[in-house]
Amino acid sequence: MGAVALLVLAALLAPAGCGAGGDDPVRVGFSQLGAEGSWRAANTASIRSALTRADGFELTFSDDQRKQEGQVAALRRFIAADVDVIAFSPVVQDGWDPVLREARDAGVPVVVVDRSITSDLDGAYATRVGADFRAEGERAGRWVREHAPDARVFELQGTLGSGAQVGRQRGFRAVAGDQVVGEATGAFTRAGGRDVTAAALEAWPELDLVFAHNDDMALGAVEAVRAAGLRPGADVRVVSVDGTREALRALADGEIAHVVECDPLFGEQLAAVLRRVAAGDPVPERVVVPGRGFDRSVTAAQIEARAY
Ligand code: GYE
Repeated sequence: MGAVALLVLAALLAPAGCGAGGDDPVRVGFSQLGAEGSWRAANTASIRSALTRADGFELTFSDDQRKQEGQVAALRRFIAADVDVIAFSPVVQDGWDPVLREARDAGVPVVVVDRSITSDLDGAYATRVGADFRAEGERAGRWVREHAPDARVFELQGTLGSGAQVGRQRGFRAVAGDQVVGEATGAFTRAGGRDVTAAALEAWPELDLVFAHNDDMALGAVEAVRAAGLRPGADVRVVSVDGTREALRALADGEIAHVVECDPLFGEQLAAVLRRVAAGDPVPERVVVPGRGFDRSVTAAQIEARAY
């Protein structure tokens, strides 16, 4: 992360006027896209623990079951309740403008959380707090270019049309696109990763590397490789994104070759942004949650210290 971004983060994290013990809590409506796996569970826990009463928030949390219609309905409920600020983690990136226009017309500010959206609406949302998915895909692509330049790659995509899928794919393809022999979505779940990889090993028997858009799918891919009588890490390598403890264990064991970190634990940063937005204070138009890469040099202490 650049120095400027660090300064911005430091400013955001500085104690804000309202908060602990304040009389008027900031009323937040948060639509979480669902509970598809371990990254999301950690993200939900981090956000919930940063938006408590003691922190000066009154949180209405909606788990919208990976359905855009459910998220739109939740946002409409939040607008009707006239919350101070809406936050939502969009399951897919397109199609939000009608409800965002309703929020804007009602004067309810919106903060996009985690996944990105596309929008043609002026002032559709105040900011987005989340990772740079394209950079994550590029990082994975650079690893493949450097360590497996001849590998034939199967791309195990996340939920199609989600900001995380689109960005990771774009970044990866920009760097290592010519190595990709096949693609299919495993919807970011472990079972999806397993089943889709099993089918891919039949459809593209020549493949020798799986780029999984998240760790849950990567762990499913490892299972499928083994079930096909192949050795994960030797016959088929797996590169992944997230950095869950379980994936880093598999990395240390040689079953996964490289993991790009995507940090879900940004509840405190989000809380700072929401306070400012609710107070009408300016915020940067983008708050990037930083990440790093992990390879086999990952230590046992680092693995056990993972909070997700
Ligand atoms: O990588 C994946 C989850 O949107 C960044 O969603 C998030 C992604 C994360 O399903 O594990």
